[in-house]
Amino acid sequence: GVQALPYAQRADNYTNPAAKELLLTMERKKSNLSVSVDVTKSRDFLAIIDAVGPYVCLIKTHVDILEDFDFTLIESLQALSKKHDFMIFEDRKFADIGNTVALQYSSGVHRIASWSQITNAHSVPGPSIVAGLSSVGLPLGRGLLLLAEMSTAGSLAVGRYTEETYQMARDHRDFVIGFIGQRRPTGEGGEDFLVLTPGVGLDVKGDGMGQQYRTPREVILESGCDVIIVGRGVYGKDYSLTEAIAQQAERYRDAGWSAYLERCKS
Ligand code: 5IU
Repeated sequence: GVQALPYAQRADNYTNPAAKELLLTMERKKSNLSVSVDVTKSRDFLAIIDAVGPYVCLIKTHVDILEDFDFTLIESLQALSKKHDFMIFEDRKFADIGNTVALQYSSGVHRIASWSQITNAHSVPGPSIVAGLSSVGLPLGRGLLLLAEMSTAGSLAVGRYTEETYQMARDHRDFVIGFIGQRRPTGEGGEDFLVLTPGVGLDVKGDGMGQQYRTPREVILESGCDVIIVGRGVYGKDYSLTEAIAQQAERYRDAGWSAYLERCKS
């Protein structure tokens, strides 16, 4: 199946330019690590990204968390993306009707579509959410991930909801490049989808607020996912310790990549 193939080889399975670029970046950087930067100050945000940049294929953002956001921050983020050769994924989790999400994606303070190569959406509104986001993102060469599953205890995104989400993606292969989920979809089709997985940690099992962590090996080797998404496991609580943060990023990068190499052999 797809999961035994090298990342670079899979680029040809996509027409979407963001999907191709992510797979090629992963191979070039020898990294399937995405760091999720959930901090409130621009200064910390940029310092963490500069520290982890060498080790990641993708930076995941929540720009609505930043209390001092202004658009010049996006220019700094893009400069770091060039410097370290990573892509950008705004984890916006759109969830409204097509018309509204198209406006949220293109406009407002953040103008996400203008800089975020990848974004994501809940499948709860049905296929119209893909149509709405695609009307903005597809002409710009952007890619969308659908939320098929969540890492939290008691998540309602299971069973038929997850299966219907896979089907929504199959029906829009030009724009939907894969999923946020906890395992590779099985069954019908055998198409190539990217599976990006949050809820990854090497040292703890949870955060006391419903988050559940699995190891890079469980995620990449046992569950066949493609990208590990790590937040607090990399940057902890003291954002000024940039050397320690870089070391943690390297540790997760190595764990993710060795699990991938093992998977390619199996
Ligand atoms: N995130 C999850 N689980 C999910 C989805 C998104 O943790 O199922 I969908 C986000 C939330 C946070 C990051 O931005 O991924 C994980 O951060 P920590 O590694 O710090 O728990």
